[in-house]
Amino acid sequence: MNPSLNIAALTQRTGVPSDTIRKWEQRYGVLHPERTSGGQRRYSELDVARVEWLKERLHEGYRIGEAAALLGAGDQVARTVDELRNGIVAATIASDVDALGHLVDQALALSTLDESFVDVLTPALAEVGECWASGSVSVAQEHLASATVRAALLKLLSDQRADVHGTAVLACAPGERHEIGLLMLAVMLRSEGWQVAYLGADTPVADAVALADGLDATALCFSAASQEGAQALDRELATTPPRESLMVVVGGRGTTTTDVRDTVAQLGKLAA
Ligand code: B12
Repeated sequence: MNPSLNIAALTQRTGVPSDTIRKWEQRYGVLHPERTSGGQRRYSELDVARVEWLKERLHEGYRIGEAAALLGAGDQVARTVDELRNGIVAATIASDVDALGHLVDQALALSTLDESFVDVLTPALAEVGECWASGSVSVAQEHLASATVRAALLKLLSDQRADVHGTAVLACAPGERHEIGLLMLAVMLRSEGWQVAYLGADTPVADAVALADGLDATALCFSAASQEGAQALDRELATTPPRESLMVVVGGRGTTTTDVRDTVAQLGKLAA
């Protein structure tokens, strides 16, 4: 993008005063204008998009330092859920670690977790999975994308603490390594006031039940990505049924229970 705008034009395009723009530029390094031979700053369309993006975040209540850190230094600005989703897939294909990290963080900063999960992260990972199946994304690139999302969700989970509703224990079925859907459920439960004990991938059923009992948990949620995994889990739960007062939910793509938001709402009602 050819930098052709002076600071007055950038101010006119974005509505942000020129002294604010200079401050953002100098303190937070969010813009890197080129200089004319006479030393005048020249901004590009990318700079316009970056200033507008920052302005939107400030409007949502972010502080400028936080918004600048979230924006990162990439050469693209994703302003819609479609751009975020496509950006995550493109960053995976390009193995662009930095862009991937910022785009995933930006997705998680959307105004609702539903938007982040349903409109951006789940379809982006599904597309990465299709690219992997067709050979246009390597196993390493797929791992990079899923590990980035997983790490960002774990960070969100560790940032929040609550126990208004009681404790929910979350585990993947035995042999199950797909855990991102379960992590989304964990983040959403926690944001709704649950204390979450997140056990993660490949957990023996009896151990998860015993842990839930030990914690006097209100709910125990399992995730199974395959039908075989879900059926084996159901068989195990049938042989050693958990105590009646423990709400047990088996969800994931191997079952018919896939809606995280619905499950959170139902558990909330039952626990009330
Ligand atoms: C990332 C990934 C992996 C990672 C997982 C890393 C991790 N830490 O989670 C790794 C590398 C481990 C992996 C391994 C495998 N994978 Co994989 N993987 C994926 C990929 C790309 C994304 C999965 C994901 O996280 N999606 C995002 C989440 C949010 O979506 P979700 O899992 O569908 O969950 C949603 C709901 O089900 C719900 N949910 C989930 N759990 C629960 C629980 C409850 C209680 C509730 C209410 C809701 C809920 O929440 C989500 C939001 O709606 C998918 C592609 C895809 N289409 O999803 C392939 C995919 C699922 N994998 C696939 C395959 C084949 C495999 C392997 C067999 C590959 C191999 N040969 O080794 C192994 C199996 C490993 C195992 N034992 O489990 C296939 C499955 C095909 C099929 N027949 O179903 C897919 C579809 C890829 C493809 N296009 O072929 N995989």
